[in-house]
Amino acid sequence: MAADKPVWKDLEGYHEYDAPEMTRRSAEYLAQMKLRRSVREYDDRPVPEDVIRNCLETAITAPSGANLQPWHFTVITDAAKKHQIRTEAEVEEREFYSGKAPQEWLDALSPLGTDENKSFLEHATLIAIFAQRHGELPDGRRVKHYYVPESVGIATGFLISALHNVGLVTLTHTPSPMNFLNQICERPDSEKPYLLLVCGYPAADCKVPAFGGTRIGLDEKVTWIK
Ligand code: IYR
Repeated sequence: MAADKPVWKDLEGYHEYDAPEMTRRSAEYLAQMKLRRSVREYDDRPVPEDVIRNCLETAITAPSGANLQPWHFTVITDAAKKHQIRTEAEVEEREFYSGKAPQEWLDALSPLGTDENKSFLEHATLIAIFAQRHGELPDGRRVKHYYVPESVGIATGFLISALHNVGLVTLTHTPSPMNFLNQICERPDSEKPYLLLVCGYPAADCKVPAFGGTRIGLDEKVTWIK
């Protein structure tokens, strides 16, 4: 038998559920996640900071290329900064909706009824998520990162799920380009803005696009090879 791998340790905290319990838990999680919607109407109530912290702690448990954790999160609650982000985002969006986006893209978006008005950016908590192309050792040397978009995407998914779990709503927002986030959040050029995650409480009379809640069935999206 091969010797123990010297840098490996026991798997801690693992719990196996019996099949009925697995079914129950999977159905419960499914029912919860089916209620997740992308929300564009927020009220101004601040979200408890410890909740955001816990959700971010959840996000950073995500697997990443060589466990190099190539992400950075900037949480923005400051009104002036949010105003600045809205202003910059709306500049990009105005261009997008008035000529930059091909008609096919605009047609795909039309059931969502989105436009260049991004007022939600001033009424929610904003989490700017950056992808780090490389890391830096204490002595300044560069460390190459691997599978960066994949890793940051998985962490973002964990974050969205964690926020939903506590009854907060979110929107993945991607004005393009969004390099203005580097300057506003004071992040280095080596970090690429990945996504602006909008989160908070839904406005009292919050509406969501009906189309957004429709899901293409599993039979069309899954193949089983048995
Ligand atoms: N960034 C624009 C356009 C947009 C693009 C996609 I793809 C969406 O799923 C939704 C919107 C906007 O936020 O309006």
